Amino acid sequence: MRQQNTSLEAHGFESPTTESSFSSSISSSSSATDRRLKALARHLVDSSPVMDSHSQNPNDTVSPSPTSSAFHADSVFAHLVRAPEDPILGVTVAYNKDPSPIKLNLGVGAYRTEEGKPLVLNVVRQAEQQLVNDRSRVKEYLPIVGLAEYNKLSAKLILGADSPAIQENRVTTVQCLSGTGSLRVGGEFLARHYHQLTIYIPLPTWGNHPKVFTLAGLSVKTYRYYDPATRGLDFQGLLEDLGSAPSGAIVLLHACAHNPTGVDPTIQQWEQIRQLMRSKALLPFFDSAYQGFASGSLDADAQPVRMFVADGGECLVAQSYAKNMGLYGERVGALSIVCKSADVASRVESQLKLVIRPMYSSPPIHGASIVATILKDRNLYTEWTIELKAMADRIISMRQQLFDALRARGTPGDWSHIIKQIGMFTFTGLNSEQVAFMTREYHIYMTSDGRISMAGLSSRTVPHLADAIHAAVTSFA
Ligand code: KET
Repeated sequence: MRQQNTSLEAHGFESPTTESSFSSSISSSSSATDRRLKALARHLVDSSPVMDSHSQNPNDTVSPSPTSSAFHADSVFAHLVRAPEDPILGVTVAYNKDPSPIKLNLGVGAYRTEEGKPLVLNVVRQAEQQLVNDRSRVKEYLPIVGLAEYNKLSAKLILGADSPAIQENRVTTVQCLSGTGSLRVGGEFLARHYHQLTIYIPLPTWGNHPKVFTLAGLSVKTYRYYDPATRGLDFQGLLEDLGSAPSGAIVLLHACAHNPTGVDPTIQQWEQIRQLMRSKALLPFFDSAYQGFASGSLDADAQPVRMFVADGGECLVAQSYAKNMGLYGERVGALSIVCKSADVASRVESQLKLVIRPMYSSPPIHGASIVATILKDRNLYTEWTIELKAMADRIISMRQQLFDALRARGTPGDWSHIIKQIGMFTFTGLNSEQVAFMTREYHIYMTSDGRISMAGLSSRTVPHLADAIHAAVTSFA
């Protein structure tokens, strides 16, 4: 029934019904009641049948003629094959379907409390309360580039409050749809305006990277990053591969807490990477999805990005507040492009607007307002850093507990990488057969590459996971 109205309403016509007479009969009541009744009247009107030109009886429903050939033909989408679930988000889909009371989701990188519950940070609650209380706030469209104050504060957070690049107005920042949207806008911008269309991503990397950049119009290649033998960085391989990349190529770098490996270069290694990249004019594109989650310190985790900005060169940075402020579903992120001059930065921004406008026009207001409220208030900011540190510390303590539990069981193998790796994930080294076994027999859900989200673990569930790993390792060597 509702459908019958939509074509009229879509063209700006009021439904030809009795609203005016209904409204007039209640016009003498108080204004609040009046408003409620009017709203009610509108709802009633919306759901009432509408006469169309072919039918004089309002009870007639309009349906496709059963004799029309289109009615009997297959769907125009009948040829579609079912697409597989996403390798990461699909883990949650499978987990949700499992009725087992002992099931455990270590797939998606989302923080959970010791009780296994999602966490809304206290500072986020406070900021939201402030926003609700402020009656001057409206729901107007944001500009194409998002909330100006939020953009400034985001650039400061990643580049440092005293960053010369910011002071010299060489940075343009646009609010985007979380980390993913920031990467996508950056990718689209580069595909349109940068002379080198090849982007090098680490092997392995977050599973969405190749898809985002390919769809943006870039050609994706990999550089060696992780050495399964040492479960550490393949630094030699990394230097060789970036050394042989064509001049000007784009290089995707995880700013900290590399996903999925939990292996980051040391500061000395970052310096070598920087020198190599600058000597070959490789363009750095940082993905900063975990600032504060690696070390617990926002500044320490931003160090690699700041090294590349301090040399005066150009780079792109995609930021996400999904993890470090727990704003996953608010989709709040930012893309900053650091340029050589203020003039170039402002022209870059003008072109970013042309990328964004036809994609989603402008970003949502709520999440960015929360972040801006927290970042600009000294007390809220300090409280945030404390809450963030507590999340990082809980993850670190989970690493130790899992390591100890495997040791206690005498599980074959060297598990020290669990405590050496950093960030949300442990790249266990378990193979896909072992992962499938753990899901089947222990109802533990994780990505098939053996990555587990340490943030999904608690003291209560560590023994269960350790039992499962022990059984998987001893059953499938
Ligand atoms: N970069 C990296 C490295 C990353 O791990 C994620 C999310 C994102 C960007 C995008 O996050 P956003 O929510 O768009 O701000 N990673 C986790 C969630 C996901 O796959 O979407 C994950 O790896 O579990």
